[in-house]
Amino acid sequence: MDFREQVIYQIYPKSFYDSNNDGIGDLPGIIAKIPYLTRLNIDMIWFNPFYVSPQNDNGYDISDYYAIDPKFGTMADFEELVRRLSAHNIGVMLDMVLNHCSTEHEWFQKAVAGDKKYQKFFYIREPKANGDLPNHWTSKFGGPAWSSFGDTGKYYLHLFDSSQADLDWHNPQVRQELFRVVNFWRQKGVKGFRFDVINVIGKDEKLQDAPAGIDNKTMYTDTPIVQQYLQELNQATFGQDKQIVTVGEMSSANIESSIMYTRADQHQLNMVFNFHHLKADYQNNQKWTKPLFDFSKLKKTLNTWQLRMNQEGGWNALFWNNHDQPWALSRFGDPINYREKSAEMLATSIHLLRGTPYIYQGEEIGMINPDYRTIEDYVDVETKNAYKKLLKEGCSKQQALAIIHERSRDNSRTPMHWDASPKAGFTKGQPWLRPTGQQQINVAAELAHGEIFNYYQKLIKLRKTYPVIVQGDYHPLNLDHPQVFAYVRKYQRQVLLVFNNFFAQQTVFKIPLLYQQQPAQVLISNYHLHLTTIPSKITLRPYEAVACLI
Ligand code: TEU
Ligand code: CA
Repeated sequence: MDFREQVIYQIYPKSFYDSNNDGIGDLPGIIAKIPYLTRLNIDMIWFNPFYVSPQNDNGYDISDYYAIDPKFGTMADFEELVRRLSAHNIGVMLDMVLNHCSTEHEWFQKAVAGDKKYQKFFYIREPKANGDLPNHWTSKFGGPAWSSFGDTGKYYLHLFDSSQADLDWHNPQVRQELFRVVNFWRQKGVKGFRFDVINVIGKDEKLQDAPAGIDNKTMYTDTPIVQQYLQELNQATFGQDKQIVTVGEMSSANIESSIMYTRADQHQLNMVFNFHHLKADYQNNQKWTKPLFDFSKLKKTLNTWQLRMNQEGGWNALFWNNHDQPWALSRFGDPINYREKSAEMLATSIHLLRGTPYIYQGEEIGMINPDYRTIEDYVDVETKNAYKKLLKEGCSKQQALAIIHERSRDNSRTPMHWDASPKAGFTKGQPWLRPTGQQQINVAAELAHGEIFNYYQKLIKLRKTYPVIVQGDYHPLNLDHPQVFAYVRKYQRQVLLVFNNFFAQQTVFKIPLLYQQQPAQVLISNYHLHLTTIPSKITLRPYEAVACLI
């Protein structure tokens, strides 16, 4: 099936289902939940990393690319998972973390032991003559991007945690090794790949600081050579199989590069995740601030990416949630007063845009940020660093915690709520991250009397029924409306109008003359709205979403 037609579900294995009660989700646990997964009618599942890893960054610090971490299961479990899912026409998408590996990886260990070949796998540099670090690049998780390379007096580069050493993609031997990894998993029947932070693999060869006034990130983000390396990766691995789905994870990618990364004639990737729309509640573009939702910014960002990717031949990955983000429902919806309606509105607004939609585990039951009260509840390395930094910058513990509460990546990493029991039906042991709120929000309750899961099922079914959802061009509708995100999708003679009220206040939206009085049918509505013709204006109730086909 074409990547444009698919709906992809994301599983965070550590938090999905624990089959052996050690508190950590695992592959047999996922296999046990296949009956649940098939109910949604998804086409592919992206799994966060379960390779051998010391877990300093929850598996994004890989020490063996070719083996399953025993915490998660065995290679036989993996093979069974692939087999069982493919029997239901569900493909497996794996996370390829190729920008860096764990400092416990054999390559880094050999490098530290003095092996010249492997020293060339990493960015190892002398300090400046005055003893300063080789440059002023910073780690995404806080602090400098350099740590001491053993006791050599040199430093190695890490754009993330100090246990995640960046691999030098300029070295052809490194690229060969990484392509081998992709092919290994391809031969195991994997049907998709998500490439972690893949737009930062083309570092400035001299590792220089940016000229004064320019962000150092420009020295390693979206550099032209990334495209060349992606073409090489494509050719050496998945490019040989048109069925394989690829997505580049590039949180801050610019639009011009993203068009190139995803244009079919460029032979790079199928689509990219960018995170720009998820900065709509950042103050001064800073993550570690109290959220302040700027709806107009959200809309403008989504609109720009929709329009340009459409006009210039790119393709978007569509998503609100993943394991790096607090729940969109807690940020842009109303998890207290309108949990179901706002969850459905968010789902409608994203699924009917032009691109391939992703659903993060728990989104389909309307999960929300956990109610953590102390820093000890959190596990994530980025969160812990940010907390320390906030305290250092003068925040009180209470203020720092209030920010962490809204922003931590652990918000979406809590165990899946299967039922209302104290461990949420996730484990009988001690869960690695504490579930909260499962009494109200859980799979059993949702399937018994909730409406969100059914709504997702319906959205997915629509995508398989109406080509306009997959193929249609995107056009904005009255972008300036203060509460509504509305758009039109057009394909051949089909016209789809989509209205989403992002607020708890009722509002009126005027419909352009062109569409008024046209016979139409409601494809989906979270208030069971009925219409047979398009009115001149539509009144939208709190968090109301409606899509009409003309
Ligand atoms: O994330 C990369 C990334 O840029 C972010 O989403 C990052 O988590 C965020 O900016 C921190 O504020 C990917 C993975 O999804 C993430 O889980 C890993 O920690 C990271 O790469 C390093 O591999
Ligand atoms: Ca387990």
